[in-house]
Amino acid sequence: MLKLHEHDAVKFGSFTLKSGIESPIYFDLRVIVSFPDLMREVSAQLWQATQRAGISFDVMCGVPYTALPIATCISVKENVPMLIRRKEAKDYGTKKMIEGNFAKGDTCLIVEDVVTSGTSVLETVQSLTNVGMVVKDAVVLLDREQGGRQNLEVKGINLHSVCGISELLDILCGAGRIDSETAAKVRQFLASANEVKVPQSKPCEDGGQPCKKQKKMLTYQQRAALCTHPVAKRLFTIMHEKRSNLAFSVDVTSATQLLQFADDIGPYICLLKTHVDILEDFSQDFVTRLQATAKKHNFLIFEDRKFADIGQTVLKQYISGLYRICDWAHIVNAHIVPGPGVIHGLSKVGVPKERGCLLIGQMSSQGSLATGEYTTAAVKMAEENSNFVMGFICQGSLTDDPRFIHMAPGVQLGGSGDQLGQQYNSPAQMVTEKRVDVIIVGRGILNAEDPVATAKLYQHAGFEAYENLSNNLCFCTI
Ligand code: 5BU
Repeated sequence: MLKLHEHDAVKFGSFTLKSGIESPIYFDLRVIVSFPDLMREVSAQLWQATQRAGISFDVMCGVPYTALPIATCISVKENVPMLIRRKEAKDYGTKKMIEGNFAKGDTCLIVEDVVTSGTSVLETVQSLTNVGMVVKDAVVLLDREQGGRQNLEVKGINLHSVCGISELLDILCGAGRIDSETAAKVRQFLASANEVKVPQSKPCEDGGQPCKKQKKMLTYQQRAALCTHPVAKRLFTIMHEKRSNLAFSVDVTSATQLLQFADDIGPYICLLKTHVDILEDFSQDFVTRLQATAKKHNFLIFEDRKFADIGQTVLKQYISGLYRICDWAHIVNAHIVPGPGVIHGLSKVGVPKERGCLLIGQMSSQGSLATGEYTTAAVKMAEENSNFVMGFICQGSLTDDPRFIHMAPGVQLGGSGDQLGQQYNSPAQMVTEKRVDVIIVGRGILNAEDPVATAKLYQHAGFEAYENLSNNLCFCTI
């Protein structure tokens, strides 16, 4: 720990974060690659931590990027095979996320440099479990003691740390490297940072210039106040009150199972997305019970019907037939390929019934044609029909108008895609990098061993990413 301080991997002083917040401590573990003796020491300490904990595993995987060389050092020295996890999900589609040799059922140890909330570790865990590996333990050099241990525990991962931040302060204080006043200042800063949920990633410093990616952002509450669209206003209010920007796509074929999921996951979501035409036992009773569950847990219902016909036909599809979607779905969506008539048809009953519509501006599937001018046309159509259109299904922010809400499907922790063209991004990528408001998660929750705990995790990851933005903090990743 003293050497880390010597080599400026841990610094004390006054650091202006991009947000303008003054921080008395700064970590940059990336520098250790420049000091072979320190790399050896860090790797040895991590290995000893695994030995002390008596963990057994078949392979190791470092969380990209800082922990990759550390894991490599341990692998070579201790003769333990290693895997590499790709970080770039977007361009790889269904291609391999994990490189190296392994067999289904192999146990993998995660190696990380610093843990804050644990999201980066969990993304790596998800990639590994997606290919059939078992992950029970993660070893970390420094635990910032900001909830990571608890978040990992929820997912059944034990965190073994070489050092916690409190201990680090004690060591440095004891060695006379910092005075007790500095240590107290850091403890106080971390306590208040925990209260306001400081971003988990590392602050960057480049002369205090504002980060290009950052723009002052309105909160959900402020956006609710700006909205005249009744459904958008209600949804932003729910997102603010429930601290959730998570929509759950409950793609099951049994109405009973759907209702059970709605009741179990309901407390953690702002929106439940359905495909009622896949239900084998749809009934009016199901509708009544779904509405009661939505009321009980305060979420809205979005039927992902993707209307795509002439106005007259979509109007009939919306109000009649077996499903009578307009009677119960607060929100529906539409393709813009038929032109504005599709919106005019739906809005005939949608507006008087105070329903909302999302236009499909982009899709998450590989090779989607909804790009470029098509997407621009969707924004124009939304602006021209804002009494009914409340936002977009998209893969990134399409307009700065804060009254429109952006919802993104194709969200999973650690997944890259499925075999049929679906492509995934993580909650943080969607919310902080791509600036979407609502993350839509289906199989990430449905296929989890513990769907309720996993829904909580997605809620936390999505909302934390939003808070990072709305606090206007910098969270450049390495
Ligand atoms: P998944 O299990 O998280 O992959 O489910 C995604 C859901 O979102 C599923 O119901 C899709 O029909 C839906 N979806 C999508 O994945 N991509 C899109 O571009 C659109 C909808 Br539009």
